[in-house]
Amino acid sequence: MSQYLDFVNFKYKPKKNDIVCLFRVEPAKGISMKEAIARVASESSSGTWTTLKQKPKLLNKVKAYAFNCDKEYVKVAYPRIIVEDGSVPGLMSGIGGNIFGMKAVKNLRLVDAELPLDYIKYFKGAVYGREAIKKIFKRKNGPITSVVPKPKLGYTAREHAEKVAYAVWKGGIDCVKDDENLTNQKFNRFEERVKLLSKFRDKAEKETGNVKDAFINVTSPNLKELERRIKIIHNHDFKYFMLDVVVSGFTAVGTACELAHDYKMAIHGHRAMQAMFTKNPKHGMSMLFLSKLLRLIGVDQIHTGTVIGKLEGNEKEIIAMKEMLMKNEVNEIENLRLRQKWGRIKPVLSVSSGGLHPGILPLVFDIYGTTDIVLQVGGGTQGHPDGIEAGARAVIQSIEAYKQGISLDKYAKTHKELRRALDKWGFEKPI
Ligand code: CAP
Ligand code: MG
Repeated sequence: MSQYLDFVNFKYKPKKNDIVCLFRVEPAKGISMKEAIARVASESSSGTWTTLKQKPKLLNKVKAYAFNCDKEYVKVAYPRIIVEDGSVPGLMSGIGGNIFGMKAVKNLRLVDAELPLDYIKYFKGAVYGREAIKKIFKRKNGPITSVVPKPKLGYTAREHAEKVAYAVWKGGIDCVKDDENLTNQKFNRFEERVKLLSKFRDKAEKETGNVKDAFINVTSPNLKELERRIKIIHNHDFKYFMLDVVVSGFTAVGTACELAHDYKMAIHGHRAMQAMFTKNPKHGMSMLFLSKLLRLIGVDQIHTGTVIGKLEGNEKEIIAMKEMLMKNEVNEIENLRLRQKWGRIKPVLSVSSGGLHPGILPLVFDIYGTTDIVLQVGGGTQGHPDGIEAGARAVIQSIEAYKQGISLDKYAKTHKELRRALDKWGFEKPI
């Protein structure tokens, strides 16, 4: 036991290049808080369960110290030397590894980590980030709008491109997004979908005079195939691709970001599977910290929730997360976010999606604003009583009403697509 307590030092002052983690720790029955935090610091750095005869010369240089404990919230400082330069997997296999399975803790949550510039400097960050609005869509302000074909599976590649995507683009939406579980199924082959989407994108651009793009899902069985799919999208002149970042893993995200830099492309990061470990407030890892890692590696826009839509998301955390993704420096928010300096890593966009429709978009804009976000409205576009193009127009009208400070009901008096959307959904918040 005593060997664990060597990893607790309430007098320790973190060094400039230390990685400082904020954990929420709930000891198991019969384990004191001090013993629990000692095991967290030990097992996530260089400790083990037994004393050792043989010890390395560097032993004291590779130890983490739990240095601050305020009720169930604990800060642990990790020496920079124990994390491989430029590697998020290398970081997470320590601070996100074995400690979550230790019997000594009943619950454990990694709330945030302050990453030193000495670690950040090895990452490229996003190619565009928030500049995508100007550089890709040639507009001063957002939101960037997107629609997912619904139902999420079942369309053939031709139906996807001709019946849905073309109507969405004609209705004024910027991007058509693949759903998280659409990849390369027999009924909608990836290459055919890319080819047909590019054909109808060109048609829609010509007819609308506006830039159109797509978030096509490159989530793949392996890295070789991932690279091949990104190349295919690039060869069809799309600026974006989409990756399911959690199911793909940090190495795939890193590979995708290298390729995005090679091809000057933007990455739409879908976070499917994140709720498996972010939803329980007592255990797992915060979405805020996951989104920090994605900004660091180089994802241009990251799903961060809606607060009011069908999927979980707490408003305080979402606002803290959006700020951390958009600013070059943020302060600590007690037990929610640590301070963070970003150096030259670009600010990136939050994506608000999930159960949204024209009647409740103003509630999203009250939280996110309208300039620096990506808005995704799937069912809330295609469920429109007058079809997909009308649904797209209703979404655009809802955005315009908000920007002009006009109530939806008033704006709907002169905009029939919005009227019809409000007739169907009103202002209900789906769950
Ligand atoms: C939304 C969505 C997105 C979720 C992801 C879906 O569709 O396509 O995947 O928004 O959740 O499959 O539910 P709707 P989050 O617009 O029809 O709801 O953004 O929280 O990661
Ligand atoms: Mg989806």
